[in-house]
Amino acid sequence: MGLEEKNEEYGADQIQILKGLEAVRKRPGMYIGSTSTRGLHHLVYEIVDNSVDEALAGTCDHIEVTIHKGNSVTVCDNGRGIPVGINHQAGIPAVEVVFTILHAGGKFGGGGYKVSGGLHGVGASVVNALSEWLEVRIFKEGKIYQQRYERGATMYSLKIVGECDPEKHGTEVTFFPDREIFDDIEFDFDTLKQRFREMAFLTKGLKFTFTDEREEEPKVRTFHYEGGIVEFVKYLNRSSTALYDKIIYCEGIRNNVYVEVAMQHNDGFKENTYGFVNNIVTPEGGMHVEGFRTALTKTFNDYARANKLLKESEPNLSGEDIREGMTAIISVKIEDPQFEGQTKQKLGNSEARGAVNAIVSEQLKIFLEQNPEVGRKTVDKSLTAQRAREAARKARDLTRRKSALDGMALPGKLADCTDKNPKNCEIFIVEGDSAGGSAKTARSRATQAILPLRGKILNVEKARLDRIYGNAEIKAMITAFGTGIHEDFDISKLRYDKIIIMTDADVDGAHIATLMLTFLYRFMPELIKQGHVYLAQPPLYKVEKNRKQYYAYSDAELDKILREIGRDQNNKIQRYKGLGEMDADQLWETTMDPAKRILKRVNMDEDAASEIDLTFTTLMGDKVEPRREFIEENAKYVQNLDV
Ligand code: TSJ
Repeated sequence: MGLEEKNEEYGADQIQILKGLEAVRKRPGMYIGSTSTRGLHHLVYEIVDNSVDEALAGTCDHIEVTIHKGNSVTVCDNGRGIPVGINHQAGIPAVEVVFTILHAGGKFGGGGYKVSGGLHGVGASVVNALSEWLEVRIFKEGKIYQQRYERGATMYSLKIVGECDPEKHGTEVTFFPDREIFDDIEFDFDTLKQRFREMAFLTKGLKFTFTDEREEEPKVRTFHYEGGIVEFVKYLNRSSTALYDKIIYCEGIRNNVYVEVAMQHNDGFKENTYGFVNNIVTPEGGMHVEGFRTALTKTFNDYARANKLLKESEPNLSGEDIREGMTAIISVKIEDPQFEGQTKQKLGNSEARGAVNAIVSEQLKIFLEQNPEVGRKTVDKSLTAQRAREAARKARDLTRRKSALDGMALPGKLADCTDKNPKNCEIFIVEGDSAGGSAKTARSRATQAILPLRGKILNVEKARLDRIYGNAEIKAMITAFGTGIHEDFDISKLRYDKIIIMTDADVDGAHIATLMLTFLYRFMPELIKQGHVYLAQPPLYKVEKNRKQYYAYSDAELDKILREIGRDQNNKIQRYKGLGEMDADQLWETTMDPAKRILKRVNMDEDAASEIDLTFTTLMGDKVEPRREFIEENAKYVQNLDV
């Protein structure tokens, strides 16, 4: 193995390499999506994906990721170690090819089953190009090899820096993101944690150890699931009540596609299906999800007919009815995934459809024969869903016809604004008639509309569609917004640029806000995705001193104000228990005036699709423990905005 010293002068090859990596530094967005926090996290996924590939090859079962103080990151695995021999095409060690030649990842050596797709798999060289420095250490055959790069440039030839236990093997990479490239290099613990948990679920047996050393007391999390996606389904259903105990699992290989499916119904109404291709979530589904749905519908109908759960005179169960309350993971591994659709998040390979269909059809049939209570309970639930759907259709037809007749009559309780340009307009959804009254008095009539809602709104997680469409508060919101819902949704018809949820600053208020967000998220998710939904921030305290008034929006702020004006017997401190305690002027000044108020914009991280879904289900589901946990953590889904 030749590990000669690097020539002092750059050869032609070296110049070529630097040109390649320079392209990455010039247009980082092309390689990692963006240079925001999201792009920053992609650096970690990109490196970790290489270790996961090693695990998929069956030659690694532990990955350790550490965020160090200052935000350098180490990824370490116990795989075979990146090959260190000279790559004959490039004339440099294979590991150097991996880090310095664009798109070289996995193409060397051979034998490794390289799976990658989407934004991942663009190669370690991209991470190298976008790091101020990167060091790799390889443990192999009793030796420790090391190389360092700075902004993609090799600092010294691969060298042996020491010896190790001949039994030890693996790869360790540490990199420091380039502050010239990234707006902010602060990694988010929860974002990374979520992703590693997901990867651990998707690769059974693989253990992740995730450590954050940035605080005095380091945080360590480990994720290790021998049950893989079966445990994923259990986790997703953890705050729901399962319809049956077992989790259905199918696995197999067809047409060079490795298929794994796990599923279980809960007693709720929503379908939670997540497709993954090579461990990457496919929010738009695609061929693998299609194959699964076809198999599911056919197998359950065949089962229901064969066991006389469905009479000959009765129509087939629809796929939608069978999927009511179902949580499912469909994970396929495929050699050359083709992503389609507007956001390239939809699997296009048709061989995946056939493979999933065949494997699920075959194995689900056997499962149902061996577990008849699962079949009976699911068919029963589907039949009830079918009846409810029929009732919902009638109720909806009625509302549709009615709105056509009335020319979309606006709800009676709505105090609309006069400006007809939606861009200028906002609507406050206000809890309670009395607060609604103050808001109507306080508002700026031209641009601010008020819709008071009475009491708690319906929990759409726990009601079937027929009840939802019949609910007065929900109907009022739907007509006021103007967009329609679900497949009728049309954002160009939105009547207000901002939808502002204004509730009391207490636990009940937070609950009502969550119910409204749940409704919006399930029926008009685009409103949230496109940033039209906000939470108003009423003050918690008023402090009066010498006829001057101060408002505090948190306990910390109250403390600060008291320190500034001096603690004094004559200070009058009022704790606001509800919006109703403020008069119209105060409400305007503290919460509604665009010049002074603070709004929180509600956002949705599309990377964590399964997590945000869970957020809502957890809070709305019937188990009490996970709910408390949620309320404590929930602040992170909203962003402070001074608007
Ligand atoms: F890509 C990378 F450099 F970023 C990186 C690769 C980072 C980390 C943390 C680990 C890895 C990595 C690569 N772990 N394990 C491997 N394995 C190989 O590169 C490898 C080893 C042996 C053979 C073989 O055919 O003998 C093939 C491969 C792909």
